[in-house]
Amino acid sequence: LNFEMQLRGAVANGELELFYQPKISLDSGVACGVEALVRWHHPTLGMIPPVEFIPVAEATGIIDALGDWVLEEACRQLRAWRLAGLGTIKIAVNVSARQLQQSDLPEYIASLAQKYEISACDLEVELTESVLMANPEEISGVLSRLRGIGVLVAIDDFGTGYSSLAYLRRLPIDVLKIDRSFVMNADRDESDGQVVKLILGLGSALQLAIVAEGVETEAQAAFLKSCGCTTAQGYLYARPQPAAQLETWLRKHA
Ligand code: G
Ligand code: G
Ligand code: MN
Ligand code: NA
Repeated sequence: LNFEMQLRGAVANGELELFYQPKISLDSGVACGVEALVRWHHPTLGMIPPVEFIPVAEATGIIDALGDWVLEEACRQLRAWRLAGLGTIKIAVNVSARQLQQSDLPEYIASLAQKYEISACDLEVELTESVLMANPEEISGVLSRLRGIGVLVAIDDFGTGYSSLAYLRRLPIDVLKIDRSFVMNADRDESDGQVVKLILGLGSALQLAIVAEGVETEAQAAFLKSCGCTTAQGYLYARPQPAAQLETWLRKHA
């Protein structure tokens, strides 16, 4: 069986799992949300990271079924965490270009929110800067409709693509996630630090929330705080982990 056929089966056979990584409010140290990151438990190869199968899923169209599964699983988990008393946590889900080009994405999410009795306001979608800028006019329409039902929109890996400032100002966006390549050396490298400050400035100018990705050290966190960054995500706080483990983590860090 080739990789593609196995991946197609993985969605149907329950071999996928969502891991979750918290986003931390730098002021309080409390988690304000989590990012869902898909994993594939391959029956013989073990756990396969998304960088190895998401591109295949995108190229083959498997991403349609996989993306639907990810969104449904995130909604189911949101409901489960509600019932478990973790009332205010939000979940961010990564979406591919193809999912955004499916014109019924907002309706699909609205139907999931209804099915799991959650609010779409507790969901966020993350799309990369390159996906957005490749087709800003078309994607802008979908993003407006997503926001219309309350879903937040975040731009992932910000700073690595080619964003047009004219579009950034006009597009329906709520959050910029500073790519971890800038965060990594921000506290030690003058120009990386300046890029981080520039993105924070852009955030205040355009009224966008800023999340720093890939925070691994206290020095990076201190630098970000000193620049007025409010939210961070990275191994310093927690690695992406299974839902049950994350639930334990959340209870300790509430
Ligand atoms: O989880 P990891 O730490 O290895 O993530 C690697 C990459 O895979 C990230 O760029 C992330 O955006 C992408 N990714 C993880 N989960 C999903 C998903 O559910 N859908 C899509 N489209 N991409 C994902
Ligand atoms: O969607 P996105 O491309 O932002 O996916 C986030 C990726 O970054 C995932 O692969 C996740 O496991 C990884 N990641 C999260 N925190 C850290 C970190 O602190 N350091 C590094 N090197 N990777 C991280
Ligand atoms: Mn992401
Ligand atoms: Na990213």
